[in-house]
Amino acid sequence: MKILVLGGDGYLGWPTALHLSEVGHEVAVADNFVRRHYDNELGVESLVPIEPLQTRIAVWEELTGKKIGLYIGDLTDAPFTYRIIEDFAPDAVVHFAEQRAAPYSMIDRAHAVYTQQNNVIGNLNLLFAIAEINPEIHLVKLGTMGEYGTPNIDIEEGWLEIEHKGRRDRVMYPKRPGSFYHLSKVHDSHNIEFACRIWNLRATDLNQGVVYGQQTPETARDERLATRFDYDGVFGTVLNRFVIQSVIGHPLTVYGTGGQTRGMIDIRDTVRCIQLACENPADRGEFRVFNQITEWKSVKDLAETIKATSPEDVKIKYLDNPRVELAEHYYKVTHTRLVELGLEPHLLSDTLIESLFEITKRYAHRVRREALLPTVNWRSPKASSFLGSPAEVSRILGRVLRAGEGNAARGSGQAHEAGEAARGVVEVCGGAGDHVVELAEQLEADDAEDSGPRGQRRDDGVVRYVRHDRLTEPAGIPG
Ligand code: NAD
Ligand code: USQ
Repeated sequence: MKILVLGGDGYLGWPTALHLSEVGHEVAVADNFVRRHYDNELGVESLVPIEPLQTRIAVWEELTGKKIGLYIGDLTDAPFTYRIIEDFAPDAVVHFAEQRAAPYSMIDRAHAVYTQQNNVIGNLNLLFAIAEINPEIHLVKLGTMGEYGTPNIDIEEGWLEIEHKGRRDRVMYPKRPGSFYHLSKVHDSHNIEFACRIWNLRATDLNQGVVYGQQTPETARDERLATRFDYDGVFGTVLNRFVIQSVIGHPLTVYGTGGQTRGMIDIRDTVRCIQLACENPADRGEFRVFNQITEWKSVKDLAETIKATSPEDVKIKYLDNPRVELAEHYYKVTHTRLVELGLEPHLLSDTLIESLFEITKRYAHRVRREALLPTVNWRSPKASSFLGSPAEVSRILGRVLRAGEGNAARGSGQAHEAGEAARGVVEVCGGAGDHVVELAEQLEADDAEDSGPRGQRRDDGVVRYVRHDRLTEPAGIPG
């Protein structure tokens, strides 16, 4: 089968392309490398170094003799999208190519608009290209469990049978997403369902939970085949972050009470689910939804599991939740359809976590501690645009940490005379000031707690926070 993987340079797209190639499909990937630009914008990097996509493809061919085709371009550029569908003539298109971080979409207006434009327009271009060029093509689209939110009833696989005032119908399951990113996925799902209805397309929407893990059998063959492993407060996902935090001796950052519960899936199951969806296509006109998770866990349970598994003395820190989400709620998900097709789930186990500890230890020297903090605040559209971008906040916190070698950070959030501050002056803008100051203070408190006398010494110096109302313009968003 010919399968085109969109977003093939990403965390999941790359291992999926390798897996599909390994099991005998003819594979091509497309990407505009915007994910690498987000790293530049945020001033962070994948924990595990990743090779350029061209190198990874060449290494795969060197090791296996199998070729993977490459298209470089942007799905929001309609001629590009049409060209790849025409040129590669796939039987199935797997669509991963979207901006996927909820916090990134909540930074400010510009990032919310960018996320929805990138995701919704790219997906629409793809639907039109398939409908015009070859409506037989099966679209396998990555959706997300977060489209449903956390309703007080069981979550079904995309559709709900309802009885209302004595009449029955089958409707799309109600959506209550929790970020502008998750909303973009809801818009995509509606657009795809509509396209299936009017043009008789075939599509599978995979509502995937939070993915964890870094290796698949294919990427593990050679370190040049590694996929990315994000840990920062914007792109890092919860379990991957906790593993990394535990290895470098940073407290696990549980937001709120940790009672929030999410569907989870191992990266090895992600690639297998995609294979199963492609090899068992939807019918013409069918909009099919699978809930792509293998289990669900509360954030607190995840933190406790890491603490129990780690050989280190792991601390858990309950932070004020920077997001707006239910802290305690009902959560029960139907997820049988992929299992019916043959998925044999890998559940979260000590072995998996231990292997993640190993990878993380190898690259622990690359971690920037300040990048671990959550710098995006859901509550105010402006407060989340501290100084223009989370990179600025990271830089500030980096300076606080460095200055902390000889100083104490005493941020009151009130204006200080800039001239008074000798060294380690940090400028914090507008309403964002208090949040940044709180984070810095939490950091200081953690460090003082961890290092005892070192914390005392810091009391000799001062880092001042100068608040003012000027917000710098957001850094340019790539793409
Ligand atoms: P990722 O950011 O690592 O990969 C996405 C890739 O798509 C990147 O390489 C990026 O450069 C590319 N891309 C983005 N916009 C593009 C455009 N307009 N044109 C061409 N290429 C573009 O993300 P990921 O973690 O691999 O996630 C892949 C998909 O799976 C996303 O759609 C995401 O919403 C979904 N998903 C991810 C998770 C998770 O935990 N990582 C969970 C559920 C669903
Ligand atoms: N969380 C913490 N501490 C952290 C990081 C996260 O408590 O340090 C909490 C969050 O508040 C949230 C939960 O963990 O309640 C999950 O957060 P996350 O950042 O791991 O995942 P999320 O933002 O939901 O997004 C990720 C992927 C996204 C995908 C989604 C699947 O980035 O692409 O769509 O998982 S789902 O959550 O099912 O919608």
